Amino acid sequence: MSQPIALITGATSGIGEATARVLSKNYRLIICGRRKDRLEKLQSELACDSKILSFDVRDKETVFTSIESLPADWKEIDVLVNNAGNAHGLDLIQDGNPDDWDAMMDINVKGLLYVSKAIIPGMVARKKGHIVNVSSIAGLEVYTRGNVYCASKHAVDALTKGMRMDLNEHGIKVTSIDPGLVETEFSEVRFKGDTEKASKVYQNYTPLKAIDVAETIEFVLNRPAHVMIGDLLILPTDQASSTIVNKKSQ
Ligand code: 8X3
Repeated sequence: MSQPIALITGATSGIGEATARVLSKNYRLIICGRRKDRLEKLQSELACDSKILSFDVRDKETVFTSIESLPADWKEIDVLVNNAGNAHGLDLIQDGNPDDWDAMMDINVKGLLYVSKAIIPGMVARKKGHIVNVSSIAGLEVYTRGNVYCASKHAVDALTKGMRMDLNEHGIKVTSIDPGLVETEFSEVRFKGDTEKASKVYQNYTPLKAIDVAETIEFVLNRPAHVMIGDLLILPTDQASSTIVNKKSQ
């Protein structure tokens, strides 16, 4: 029997890329992202059978046509990892940029919905599948200046719960992974390329690495058929909440 198929969005970096590398041991992979060059590089390094789908999750038409374009033997997707997501800006609500708000709601919420809509009907028809939504501690807590990013991840939390209810009778698992501070390009994107500001987020304590989250996703997927991990908060040992981090003085 051929290996199951996992589709991962946002596979060009960070948690998505690490998840692709970890799952490549046991899955055929459909790696998705905006940056085709990065997907091609990743594909060349993966030992498993893989396909590239290059799209921006915000582009509804392309999401549907890309997933529809998969050859017949790649259409039966067993696992969907909805990982694509970003933070744009860390401003007080009164200073926020509406373009940043659009980006976060469009990518983190609407993009997740488009990809899910393209894949869920097949899972329902086959009565099997596992959807892993990569949310955030920001989906469980709100912190100062997090406003719209937190709202977008709270929406992901609500969608995870709603999906789990609606898909319950079809035997489909739905999991939310809620990471705290993970050292990736996340803060660089949030601070619009300001690498100095971004690197400070991860200084004086030990943040999670993308591989820590990827291995957790692998664990969740490897549970027996009758076990569904619903929500999983994963934090660095040095982090107690969005705002409590045990930073060591230098
Ligand atoms: C990323 C973690 O704390 O910056 O989702 O919101 S945090």
